[in-house]
Amino acid sequence: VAQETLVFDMYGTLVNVIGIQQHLQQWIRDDAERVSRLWRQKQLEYTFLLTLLGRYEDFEQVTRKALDYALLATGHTLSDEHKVQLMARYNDLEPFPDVHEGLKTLQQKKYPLIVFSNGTPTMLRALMKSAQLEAVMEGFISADSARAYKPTRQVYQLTSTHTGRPLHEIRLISSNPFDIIGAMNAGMQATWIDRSGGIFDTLGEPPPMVVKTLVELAEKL
Ligand code: 2OP
Repeated sequence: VAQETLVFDMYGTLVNVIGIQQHLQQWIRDDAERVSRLWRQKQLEYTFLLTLLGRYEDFEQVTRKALDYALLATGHTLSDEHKVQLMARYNDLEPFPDVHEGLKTLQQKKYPLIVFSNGTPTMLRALMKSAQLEAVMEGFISADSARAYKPTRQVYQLTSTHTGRPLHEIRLISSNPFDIIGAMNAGMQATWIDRSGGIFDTLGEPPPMVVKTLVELAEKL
């Protein structure tokens, strides 16, 4: 059978969100790590809440509202201009050091490679450009098309609609355990990129394939 189609989560999988914390450091020196962790946690929590509520606000709006929360909850204030600058950092996050090498090898092995993310089309276009992913990937699938967020089934269904392939011939590559659980729940293949040496969500079992980098993924596939 032809190679599986590989779809890649973006934030935390292809690009490192640590850049946000580094930018925050210039204004909130000794609390940037706590604020950015709370920001990311709230961003994802709002995506889960909105989908459970049957409401949709795009990932840019959700990310901005999560930032407002993280600052309020930690007693910090930033000017609107600084918040706009911080949000812009989301569009030029650094790819992890293994990403270009791993993707190149997968491309040489004839795997179709597509970004698959909660990010809005505008965010993903900007980020694919700045992270130089355009030449090595065949485009992106944004949850925005479903007006709902991962891990609801209908978002994973987009990968089948977009590629014309059944879900079991598509593999999600993600560092986010909730995303892996969602993909397997929808009937996809899945590989967890364990970038945090951390723990998998105890809500589900880790997938059969766990790797630490995209280079290792390219060897194991
Ligand atoms: C994604 O890119 C939010 O990391 C998650 O879909």
